[in-house]
Amino acid sequence: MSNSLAVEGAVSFIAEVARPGQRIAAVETMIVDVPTTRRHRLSNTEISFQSYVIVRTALADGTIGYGEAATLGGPRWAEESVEAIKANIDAYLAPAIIGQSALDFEANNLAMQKAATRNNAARAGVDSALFDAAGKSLGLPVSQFLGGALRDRIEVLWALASGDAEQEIEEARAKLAAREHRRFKIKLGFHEPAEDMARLTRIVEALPDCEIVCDVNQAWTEATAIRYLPRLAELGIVLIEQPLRPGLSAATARIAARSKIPVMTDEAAFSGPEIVGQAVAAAGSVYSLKLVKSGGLLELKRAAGIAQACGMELYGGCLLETGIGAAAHLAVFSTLPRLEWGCEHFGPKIVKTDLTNGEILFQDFHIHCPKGPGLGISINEAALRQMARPR
Ligand code: MUC
Ligand code: MG
Repeated sequence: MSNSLAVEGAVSFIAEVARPGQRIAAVETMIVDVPTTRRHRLSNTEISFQSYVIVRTALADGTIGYGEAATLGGPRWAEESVEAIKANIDAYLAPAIIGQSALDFEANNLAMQKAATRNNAARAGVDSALFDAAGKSLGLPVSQFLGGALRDRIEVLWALASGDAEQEIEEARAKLAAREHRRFKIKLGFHEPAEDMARLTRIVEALPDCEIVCDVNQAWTEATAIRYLPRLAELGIVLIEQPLRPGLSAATARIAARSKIPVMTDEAAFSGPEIVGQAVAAAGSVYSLKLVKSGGLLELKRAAGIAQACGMELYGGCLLETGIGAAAHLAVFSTLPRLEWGCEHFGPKIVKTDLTNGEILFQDFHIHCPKGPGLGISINEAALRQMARPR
């Protein structure tokens, strides 16, 4: 046995002896398909329902915890699909941690990493459920396990992604009037660039006091970016997300050097070394944090530290999670010393029925971190049953 394994074993043993009630007794998974309020378009996929794997874990003391693994359009946004996530949790991740103490967060995540390569969304779903259960069992909010909360609300953006400018303007105005959102993200890349520019111009003119971010989801070439980024700058766009494909770091660095708008790295960096790679290549100056990229709550907090150490600013990204996944992100975001760009956890509002009972509030342009033990949420069991995919 290597030294590192000996240390992990010892830590597990101490937690197990001290708190046998927090032993992981069961991990169950269920696929749910949740309709969205409207069609949501990205450059490489579009959805009218969102699919998740909901993870339910039971501890020896009877406490139940929930986590969520999100996907977007099947294995399109990333390589994991709900079918693969469920199969890999059931066959590999759950057996690697059953019987361990839920309080051994690092050891459990390491055991899952050894059981299955990458599988970041799957691992994040299980990890979130363990944090929720551990917090509920001990009466502590999850943020307490992550260093303690520094904020209880975060500015939250809304994404406009139907592709129809008039509908998008109406939607944005309704969000403004409700004082829910005043910062918007426009998805680009599913239209020809010239058509997108006309759409964007119309939206910017109709929403003069709003901050606008654009996400291209990899659809542009370097030449397209060189041609259109000056127009985006003229329109006052504040951030441009993932304009080119991951792997095109040198080309992204060249456009970042010419651009008056900061470039945000999303799909191009999941792991710590990938974040460092983007920063060293000067291909991004803002990093989008997502559990499905990092694979767990402590890993997400480490990703934030790595990006910040490289000089990048932070943005709280999402994958249209329900209230379960949003709460897991908020637990981490609430503990970050800096989160310059706020977050985009509009997922609980874009699904027709959220899977939680409304503990997450959207007020005064902020998302409010739920209070209470664990992730601070409770589950809408009726909705969960209704939207569960038949086995
Ligand atoms: C992405 O690429 O950022 C998050 C919000 C949204 O509209 O799409 C997702 C994925
Ligand atoms: Mg993105």
